[in-house]
Amino acid sequence: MIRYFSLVVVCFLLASCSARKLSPFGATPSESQLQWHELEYYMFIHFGPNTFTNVEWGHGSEDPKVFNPTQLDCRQWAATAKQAGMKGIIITAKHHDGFCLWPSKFSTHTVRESLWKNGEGDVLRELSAACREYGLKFGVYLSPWDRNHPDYGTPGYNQVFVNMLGEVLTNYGEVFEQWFDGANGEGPNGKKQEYDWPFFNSMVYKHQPNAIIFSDAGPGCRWVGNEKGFAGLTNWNTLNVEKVYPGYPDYHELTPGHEDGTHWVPAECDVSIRPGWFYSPDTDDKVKALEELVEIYYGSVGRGSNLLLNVPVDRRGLIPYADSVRLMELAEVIHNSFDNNLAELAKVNATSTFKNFNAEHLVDNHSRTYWASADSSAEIELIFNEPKTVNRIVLQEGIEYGQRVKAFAVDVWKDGRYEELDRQTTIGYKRILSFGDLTTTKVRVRITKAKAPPVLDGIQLFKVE
Ligand code: FUL
Repeated sequence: MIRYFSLVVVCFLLASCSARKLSPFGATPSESQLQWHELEYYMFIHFGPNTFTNVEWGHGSEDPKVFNPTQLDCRQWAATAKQAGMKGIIITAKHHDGFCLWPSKFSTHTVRESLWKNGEGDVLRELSAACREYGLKFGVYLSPWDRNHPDYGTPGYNQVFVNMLGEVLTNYGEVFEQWFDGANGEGPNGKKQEYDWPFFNSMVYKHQPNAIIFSDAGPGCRWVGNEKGFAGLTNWNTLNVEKVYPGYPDYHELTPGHEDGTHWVPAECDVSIRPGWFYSPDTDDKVKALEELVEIYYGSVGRGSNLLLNVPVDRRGLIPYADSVRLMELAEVIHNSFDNNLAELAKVNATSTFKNFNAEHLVDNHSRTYWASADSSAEIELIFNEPKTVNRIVLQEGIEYGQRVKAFAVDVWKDGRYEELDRQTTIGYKRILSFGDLTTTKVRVRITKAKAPPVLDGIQLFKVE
């Protein structure tokens, strides 16, 4: 009897599990990529001899003694990033000049040869510890292009680079993102290098299996195709990785991505808060205006991409005051704008629902709880008891099931009928649409075209002052 009863229970559980099953469509993100999307915004830091010599691309022949910050404090960098609402820091451990911010055994052009801390310092050690202290992710930029290393331009250099990678990936704890610069120029002997990308990538995964590898072609995430901080209005997270490679000449394709791409390789927007990547006293009065940064935020995070905002550390080894003030202003705007989700007050209806993936999940303020449609097109209505004034809508797809939406529209209820407010293409991880103040009792989202029945994670409405 007990056995029969257990069998019935098992059958019931199996049946209810399969009833809930929602199948992924096309390329999907790995769990590490899903977590990467959720970071949204983090800091880039360009720092090295260029900080002291006022150039963007050092020649590699600079005297390492020029690197001598007087008050270097990685805790100040981390505290600033944390207060700015950023989730991590990626540091230029080695830029094109070959100078290593850690005492690499495989180079003679490092912090060890500098005057800083009498050659006893290690920026990666200090920064990784500060990131841990402030609960930030730690990431590493390494340029394969090396204008200093004598082996550059010979087959032996790829092994040197992998050895360096091994050092940065094993000595400083978890690395969330490995940033590979695709620039490939000439080394000290006038030769270019043929990079062994599969070898480099395998080294990263060997030591940091969860790291996201950035390059023009991923495999973890891709360059967005510009250095202005803007993702495409149409932004597919997928890419045909057989076609694209680091240094890919048709890099404009990287902005929209490939609609039917074989792999999940989302875009990351890298941009500097100043005109250059490295600190220069000439740019002290050229820190981007708040309005510009807000626009960048909407153009990157608001289009389903991550924002990697560069904040150059100065010759003291500190984030300059003007830059940090601007970061705090931006943090305040973001916080105030997206603090009070009015959609939570709405009743939600959908014209189509798959199994128990019901529309309430859209406004439950939980990520990774989904509404799914049973049909390729569907409409969702948010209905308020009393009129609400709104000017932003935030949509999120359930990307763990793949990116599906090709086109959607947003309508508002006005004078007894719906009026179309906006019409766009992709949603992806996140899409933020801005419009003028609208006072209404109903907002409708129409998914007009999708590759497969849409799956959404959330719809939020805000009133930004
Ligand atoms: C480029 C480099 O050449 C720039 O100096 C900077 O590091 C930027 C983020 O990537 O390829």
